[in-house]
Amino acid sequence: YSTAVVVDEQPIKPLVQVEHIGLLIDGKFVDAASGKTFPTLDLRTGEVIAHVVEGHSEDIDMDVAAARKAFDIGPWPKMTTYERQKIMLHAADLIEKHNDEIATLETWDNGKPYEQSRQVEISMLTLHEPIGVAGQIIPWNFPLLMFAWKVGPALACGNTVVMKTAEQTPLSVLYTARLFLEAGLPPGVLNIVSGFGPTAGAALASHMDVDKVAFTGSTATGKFILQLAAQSNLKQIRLLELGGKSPFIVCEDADVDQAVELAHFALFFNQGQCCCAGSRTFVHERVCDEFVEKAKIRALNRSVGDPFKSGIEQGPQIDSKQFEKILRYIRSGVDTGATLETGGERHASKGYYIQPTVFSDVQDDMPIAKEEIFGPVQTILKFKNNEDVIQRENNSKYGLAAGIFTQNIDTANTLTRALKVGTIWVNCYDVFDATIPFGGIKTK
Ligand code: TXE
Repeated sequence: YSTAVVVDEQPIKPLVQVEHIGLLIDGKFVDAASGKTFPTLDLRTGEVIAHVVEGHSEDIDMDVAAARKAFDIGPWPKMTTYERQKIMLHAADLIEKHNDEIATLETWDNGKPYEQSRQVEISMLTLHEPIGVAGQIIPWNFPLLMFAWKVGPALACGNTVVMKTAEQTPLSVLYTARLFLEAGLPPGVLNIVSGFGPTAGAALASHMDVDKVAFTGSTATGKFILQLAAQSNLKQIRLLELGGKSPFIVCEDADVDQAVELAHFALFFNQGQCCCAGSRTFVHERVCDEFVEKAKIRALNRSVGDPFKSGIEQGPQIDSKQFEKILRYIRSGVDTGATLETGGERHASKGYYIQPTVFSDVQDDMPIAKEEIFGPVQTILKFKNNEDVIQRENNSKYGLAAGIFTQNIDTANTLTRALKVGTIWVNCYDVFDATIPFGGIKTK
């Protein structure tokens, strides 16, 4: 038995022509703007296989412009999944048909044994495997829902979990985790840490033995978590679920009473502490006065008090920091010239209760229209027509969700396609389904 390295005197001549050496830009193989090329070598001999066109930043600009145009104007993203599937499957057939040529080029260029080029590189198989140890950092506004959204899929796919709950709300998750142990989950699979962000949270996000981090919380902390992942082991961070300033758009044909009720729910639900709260109530100018009057009455009638009492719609805010933040935003609304229709003060002399608050005459550049208040403060903005509201909404740095209230299917279709946000609800709000993805774009 011996291992021998055989180097042929005469290297085998690959039976394929090198046809494509240009840069592929906007559907064509072209020369570089600079006219430069670089050699690619036959590793068996050091000889040049071909001189390949060498791209620089000008060529990158052209490629990005082509991809941008193909994305923004289409047709690719606007085609149906079926149409895209047809093209992708056709490409897969062609790759199979030209397997020999592609494998030859690969071995010639890369030096790996030809059979490996044929079998490993070209026949494609995706094996779904668990990622490993998932670090999960959750906020306080929906502790149990966040637990379910993050732990459920991670465990179902075979990962193990270290979850850090929000310092304000440690209890319900600890209780629920015990039920998983009772159900037979092996030790170590689900680990829960109660603690604070800068100590426990940051330690988890920067841990060298954590393979992935999932985070829901503030935009500032989300950015920091990305940094920690980069500075440690480049753990995967595919999803950050952060802030929002989602519009709820009441069109001119809306039934105003129904629109008021739904817009009220979209904003005030959970004390206004929802990432996807409909926190910019855009109302068409023709129905705006009536809407404001009715929204004010609805807010005045909202029952605020001890959340254990039946019939109570609104309990206290989560902590003194949020309580003060919301009151600061209310003062800023008054100072910048919005009209305070109702509310605006703390409710009761103790506890973190805040009166349901409604502002009208809100302008796009006011902080209460742009920034996440995360409290029971409705801001009503007037709009003229679809183009107006589309342009103003898409100006937002956030793109999490939107609500549209209309009886006109054309308006619904126009707005749902034009708004740059993750989830859009038409004539409903906060409707979730486990089979439908949830997430945002932009700063989220
Ligand atoms: O968030 P943080 P906060 C928004 C909302 C709110 C604002 C601030 O506008 O007013 O954020 O809330 C952990 N390393 N949302 O201060 O700090 C923290 O312990 C690692 C929207 O409560 O982001 C908690 O577990 N982790 C949001 C989680 O991050 C850190 C829900 C969220 O806290 C950390 C909550 C650090 N350095 C607030 N610092 C939504 N999308 O629903 C904090 N944490």
